[in-house]
Amino acid sequence: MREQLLKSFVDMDEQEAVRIARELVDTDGGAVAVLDTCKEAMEEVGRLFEAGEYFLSELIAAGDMFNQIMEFTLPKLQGDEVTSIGTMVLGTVQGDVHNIGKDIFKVMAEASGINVIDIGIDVPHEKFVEAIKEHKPELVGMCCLITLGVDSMKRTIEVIREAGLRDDIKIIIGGGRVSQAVMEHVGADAWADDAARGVRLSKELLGKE
Ligand code: B12
Repeated sequence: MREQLLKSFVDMDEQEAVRIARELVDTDGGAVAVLDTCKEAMEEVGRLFEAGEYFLSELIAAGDMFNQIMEFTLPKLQGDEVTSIGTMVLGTVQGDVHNIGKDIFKVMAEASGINVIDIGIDVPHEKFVEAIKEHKPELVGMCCLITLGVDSMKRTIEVIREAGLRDDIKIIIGGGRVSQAVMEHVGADAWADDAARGVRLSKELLGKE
């Protein structure tokens, strides 16, 4: 069934992809399997876009399809009320409008007890500073999927430092454009290109793992 979901998603057969995802989500471990398969499909859509076989319209359609599937999949990951182990301010950095990975990470982080304050996408540097002052989180999560977003993350961290807040928080970066080298370049504390690793590292940064 995963193969069929992957194929219909990449082929842009929205009706079929949503139908299979609905069926799969109710099986054991189904929600995680659906999200993993859709992520894999998104990577293929990205490759086809890069190769000039797909265009912006397909990227938009793929984003809509994933958002639709997340509507009934993410609630399955939300567990019962868990005791809070810390707070994170989370946003996609200025210049970047990708939301899907951030939203998945958010739900998984919340399910593990992290209280997530989601400040959205294309977030101006100063808005991170304001949110840190207001919510006093232990952690800040930044999401970035485009190359331009790397400089944006670097600048956001500089602005946080200039505001005298850098030593009060740990910063974890995530999304398709992050790596150890990017983490060092922007001055973050951890990086993750998948949500499960992101949650594990966030807990480590909170001293809870
Ligand atoms: C869908 C999509 C879009 C949609 C987004 C819809 C939406 N609502 O989000 C739309 C159409 C809007 C879009 C626009 C653009 N896109 Co686009 N897009 C994609 C695509 C196909 C999928 C992204 C996605 O959702 N992946 C699935 C999620 C689940 O994966 P993920 O984000 O990596 O998230 C996981 C982890 O990274 C982690 N995670 C995510 N966030 C965080 C945060 C933290 C703190 C942590 C710890 C972990 C974590 O958890 C998630 C689950 O495991 C990618 C291809 C790709 N390979 O990524 C291109 C891609 C990112 N886009 C690309 C481009 C070029 C663009 C545009 C510039 C196109 C254009 N010409 O306009 C614009 C940029 C707009 C902007 N200013 O941001 C390029 C970027 C290349 C680059 N190096 O810069 C890519 C890589 C495609 C490609 N191969 O060329 N895009």
